[in-house]
Amino acid sequence: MRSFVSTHGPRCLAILVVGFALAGCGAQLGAGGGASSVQVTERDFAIKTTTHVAAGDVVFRVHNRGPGSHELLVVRTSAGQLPFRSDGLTVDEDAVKKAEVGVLEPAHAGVVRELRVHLTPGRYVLFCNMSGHFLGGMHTDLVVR
Ligand SMILES: [Cu+2]
Repeated sequence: MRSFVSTHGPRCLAILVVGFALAGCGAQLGAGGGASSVQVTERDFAIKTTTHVAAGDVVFRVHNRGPGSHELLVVRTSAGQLPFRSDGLTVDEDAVKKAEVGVLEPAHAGVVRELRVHLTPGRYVLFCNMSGHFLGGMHTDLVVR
């Protein structure tokens, strides 16, 4: 028995440590493929999510709590402000096309969807661009670092 402990003890301990490390990763990530999972809640008229996330693959899990339909755009912004169309009610998506990293088209209340993106460090805005929704409050800043 004494000989078993001295020969196999350290190896068993190492396996235990690896097991704990993997369990820790699973709790933090959970989205699979090494991506960070970020909860986003949309409602009339607000978007709630985290303020900071680590650079890399990110899966936004987007829940529309309604009562209306909502979409979600993720745009990288250096200026901190997005240009509006001449209607004054919506962001000019053509003007921000190059900075757009992901889009979910409008979905009904109650729908939960995932949007997988790759984010490099910088500032981003998550917003809904249905008429008047941005101005109504459906935008939020996200810092990636
Ligand atoms: Cu909306």
